[in-house]
Amino acid sequence: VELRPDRDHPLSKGFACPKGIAMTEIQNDPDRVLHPLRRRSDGSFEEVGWDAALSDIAARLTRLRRAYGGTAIGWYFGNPATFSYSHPLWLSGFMAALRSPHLYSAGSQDVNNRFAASALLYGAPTLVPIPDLRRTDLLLMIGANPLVSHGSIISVPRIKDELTAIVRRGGRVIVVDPRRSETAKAYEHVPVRPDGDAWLLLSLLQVILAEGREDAAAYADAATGTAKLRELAAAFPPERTAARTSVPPEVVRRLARDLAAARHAVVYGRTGSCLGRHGTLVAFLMDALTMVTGNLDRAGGGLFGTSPIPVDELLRVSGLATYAKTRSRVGGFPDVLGTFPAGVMAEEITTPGPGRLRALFVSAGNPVLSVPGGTLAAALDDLELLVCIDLYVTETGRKADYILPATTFLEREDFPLPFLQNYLTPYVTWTEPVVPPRGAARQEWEIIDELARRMRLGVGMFRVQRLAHRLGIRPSPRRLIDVLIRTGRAGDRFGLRRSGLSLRRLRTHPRGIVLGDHHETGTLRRRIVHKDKRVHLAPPEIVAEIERLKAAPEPPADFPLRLIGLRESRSHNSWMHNAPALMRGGRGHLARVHPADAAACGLTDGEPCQITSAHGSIELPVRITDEMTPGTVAVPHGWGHRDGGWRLANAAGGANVNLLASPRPDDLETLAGMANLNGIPVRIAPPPES
Ligand SMILES: Nc1nc2c(c(=O)[nH]1)N[C@H]1C(S)=C(S)[C@@H](COP(=O)(O)OP(=O)(O)OC[C@H]3O[C@@H](n4cnc5c(=O)[nH]c(N)nc54)[C@H](O)[C@@H]3O)O[C@H]1N2
Ligand SMILES: Nc1nc2c(c(=O)[nH]1)N[C@H]1C(S)=C(S)[C@@H](COP(=O)(O)OP(=O)(O)OC[C@H]3O[C@@H](n4cnc5c(=O)[nH]c(N)nc54)[C@H](O)[C@@H]3O)O[C@H]1N2
Ligand SMILES: [Mo]
Repeated sequence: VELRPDRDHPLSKGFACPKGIAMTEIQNDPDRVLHPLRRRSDGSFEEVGWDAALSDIAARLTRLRRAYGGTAIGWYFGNPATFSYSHPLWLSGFMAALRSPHLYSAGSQDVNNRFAASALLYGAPTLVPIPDLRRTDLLLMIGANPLVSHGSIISVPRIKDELTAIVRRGGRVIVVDPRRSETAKAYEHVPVRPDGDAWLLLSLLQVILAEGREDAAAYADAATGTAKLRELAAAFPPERTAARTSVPPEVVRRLARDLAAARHAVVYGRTGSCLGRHGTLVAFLMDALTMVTGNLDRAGGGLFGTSPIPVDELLRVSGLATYAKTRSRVGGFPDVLGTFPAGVMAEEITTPGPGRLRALFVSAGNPVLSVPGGTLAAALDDLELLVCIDLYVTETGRKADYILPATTFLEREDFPLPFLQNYLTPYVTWTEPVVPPRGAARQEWEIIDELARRMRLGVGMFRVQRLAHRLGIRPSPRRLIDVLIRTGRAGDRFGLRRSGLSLRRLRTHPRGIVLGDHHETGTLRRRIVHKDKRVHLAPPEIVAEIERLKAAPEPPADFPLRLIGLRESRSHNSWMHNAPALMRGGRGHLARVHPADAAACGLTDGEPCQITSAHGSIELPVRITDEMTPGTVAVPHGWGHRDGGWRLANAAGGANVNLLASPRPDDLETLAGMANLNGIPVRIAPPPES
């Protein structure tokens, strides 16, 4: 009926974002898929029962498996999957049981570079520092806009208050961004050229190291490769990188000195730092800078959060925390946490030979709109079977043989499993469903479990779980979490520690439990997985990447502008454009252009323009605004709905901005297969017909 913020919640204290409040409209949306849908030969869908749908899917998968092996079956999981505890556990178990390498996710369009950098630095891809906002004096933010996004890879419900508090206590928040974003407006802004961050960070290191401003004691025993890093950075004095960054050398020098002098400082970056051509290097350099200034694993710096359940051990035992353990068939990309870049999916489907991808599940994702390039939509038609698990018929679902209705997060129990280490305030919570599932909607794990049973597969990433399945025992995710909580650091050890946690105890705290004021510091050495227990500051992959950076070509002259992304507070990637509350006021899809560029290109505010890259062309209205830096155009992703089942979204117009990105595997970032979605060379003009 209604969702309201909770004033008594220990972390949000009454804050809720507009999308959260609008969730009732998604929950009750008349366009939601509520029963399994099967494609008819004319391309339309008919409702079928679960039994018919799952039996047919299982039979078809079993046939494929017999003919080609489990490696013919793939899975792409989208962003909301990661926000459910059970969905990723069960789908990775399913894929492990099939022994298929074809696992893809939104991560290669988001954050896999961050995991790859951590694998290189610490030997552990999931060891990702969070900025200790509450105790820092200087936060250097590279390509993040938390006033709109509400923070990512860090869970802080009142993030704006935390940032403002830094300034109130005399500290600084410095935002490096090609656009004067909402966050840049609220604090200090350093405009940067799109994709200039690697050069900027190397210059900051150069100044600090050349001027002897590093905290050498802080990393004397803690790191290897420091001399090599110094040598690498020496080639990047600010004067030499200014053309790549457009940041004046004196600004870089001052920033480097301030960073080194601050009592507590930390460098934090998000998607703006991830989706250029050198994302892994950028993420790596951010931690290197935090470390060289003596702020890694220190109060007010970059913290390695701990979890009340044994996440590190779990990842180790399950063999899931991998980087570059295997390589993709197309492109030879390293896996990141067992996934390959979604940017190779289209070619994995269309390239003949052993290991060809022939059947695909897409759960909680809309890759037709979210991955780079425009080739995936056509490639999906080549599949022998496409099954989507979603709330809607999306642009991806339109291509499916089956669409299976999922529950919303309000219709399932949940536990923030992958985020426990990311809470600024250590915290744990468990939520029960608020409402029963609508229609025939089911949780993803239930769907997967049922399919696996029909295919006679043992689902599970834990060996014991697979064994249990073979014996006919199928532990629920709820049961699994209870075991993990009880054996974890705060657990009741099944009664041995009477005040400890169990799921039952957690459920008596509907607002969750705050576990402390801050995460511990000084835990890094213990948690590093590299055998020498040191941070590696100059691994060969990074040395090679810096060489590649030196040779990076300038963008072609016929595409003089650079395209970047933009998140809006009333959009959520591609799936909230059907909520009336979020679409009020005639919202539409706009390209933001600086007045000087608009004048040079002959554009009029509010009129359509045509944006063209080497890979495609789209049309949408222009907003002329000096919040852009000259030479940079910003367009939000996730628009361009045409033929999904979401009627309001279809009517909203707009274009799929990712048609401008390269669909070629060769153009993916080398170390993590990251999509290049920021800094795309484009030109812009009035549309041909006008
Ligand atoms: N150009 C450009 N492209 C980008 C980005 C960018 O910044 N610029 N950002 C990238 C990023 S960071 C991300 S995360 C990706 C997102 O990429 P995707 O995850 O592929 O796309 P979403 O739009 O998030 O689609 C989520 C889908 O999940 C469905 N859904 C919602 N809740 C549930 C649920 O509980 N269960 C199930 N089964 N389905 C559910 C929704 O209806 C929707 O169809 O986009 C990436 N693409
Ligand atoms: N309202 C809303 N909130 C969201 C989402 C949403 O779609 N809507 N999506 C969620 C998801 S999936 C994610 S991953 C997070 C992302 O969280 P954030 O990364 O904090 O969100 P963005 O708004 O994408 O911020 C990226 C910033 O990087 C800048 N940028 C672009 N290119 C460059 C560059 O080359 N260098 C630098 N330094 N900056 C650059 C952009 O101008 C932008 O301001 O947000 C989450 N929160
Ligand atoms: Mo994301």
